[in-house]
Amino acid sequence: MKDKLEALLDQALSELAQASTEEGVQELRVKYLGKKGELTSVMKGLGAFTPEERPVIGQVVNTVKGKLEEAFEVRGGEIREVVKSARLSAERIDVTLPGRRRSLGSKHPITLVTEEITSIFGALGFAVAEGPEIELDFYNFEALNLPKDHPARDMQDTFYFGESVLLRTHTSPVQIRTMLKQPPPVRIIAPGTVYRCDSDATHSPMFHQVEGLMVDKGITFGDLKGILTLFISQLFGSDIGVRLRPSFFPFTEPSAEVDIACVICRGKGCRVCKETGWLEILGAGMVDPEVYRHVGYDSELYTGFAFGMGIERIAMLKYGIADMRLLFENDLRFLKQF
Ligand code: 2NM
Repeated sequence: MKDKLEALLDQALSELAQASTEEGVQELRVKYLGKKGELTSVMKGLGAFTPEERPVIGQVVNTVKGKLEEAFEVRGGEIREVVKSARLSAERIDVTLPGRRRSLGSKHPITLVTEEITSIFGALGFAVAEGPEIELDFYNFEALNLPKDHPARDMQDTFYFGESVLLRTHTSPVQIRTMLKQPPPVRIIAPGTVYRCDSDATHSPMFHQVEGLMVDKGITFGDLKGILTLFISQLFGSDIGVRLRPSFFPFTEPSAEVDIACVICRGKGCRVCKETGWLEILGAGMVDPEVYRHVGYDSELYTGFAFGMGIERIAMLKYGIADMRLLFENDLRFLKQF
């Protein structure tokens, strides 16, 4: 009986040494120590022995059982260790790998040009002023000496919400609001989005403007010309040609349009400048006394000039963009170039 038990132990230990998974160990545990296991069936044969022999055999059975239990425990632990270290090495993270780079965006050309213009005028002492895009008829038209029957107030050009509420068609209402809020001197620029009911290859219903206003005692047309010439030479280079042509705006008198020598042909004449050699980039003039009357400024004491420009046009000229629609499509292949 003792030999039989020891043979059983040897067999169990050698099978256990072969086991390589936790399930394998569990199967052997059932096979040898389970209710219907090998050791149990040996113990069932204990009844065949004499009462004197039973404790001796029982002792051997218990020893074998203890050794088996310990062996199962040890082998199970070994296998768990192997499984764990395999999992750890599979899950290892190489902390020396470089991080995944996020690609940086870029500023829209309209933003870039607006910032550059703002910066040039900032150096000349102009502060940035802002106002609402939804405006009242008074600020957008009435105070700017645009009478009720003026063509610029036409339904065809203006987006109306009601009789006197509209989307601003220029940023001039910002100048009006500024003058109503503060006495002279005033030196501001008003960059912003404006809206006109007009849409084709060269007109967007939503576009951008920068307007400016300088009011003080003794401001002359010479100041207008000096400041705008300096501005243009900083934006397009000091060698660019500049000229002023007489023009008309309801809110300025006298008024002028400012041209630069064509940036494409340098004045020789091409398709872009329509063979004139010149490109119009600014409208300007001395603020009309009628505007001062609406904002309560004394036009006998104060004079000033104002100007306005379209940002899309300037961005196209500066960066050589042929089609304005590129500025509104937000195609990353285009935007990434700035
Ligand atoms: C332009 C051209 C000329 C202008 C006038 C004013 C105000 F409010 F002071 F009267 N703001 N902007 C002005 C003058 C705008 O844009 C082409």
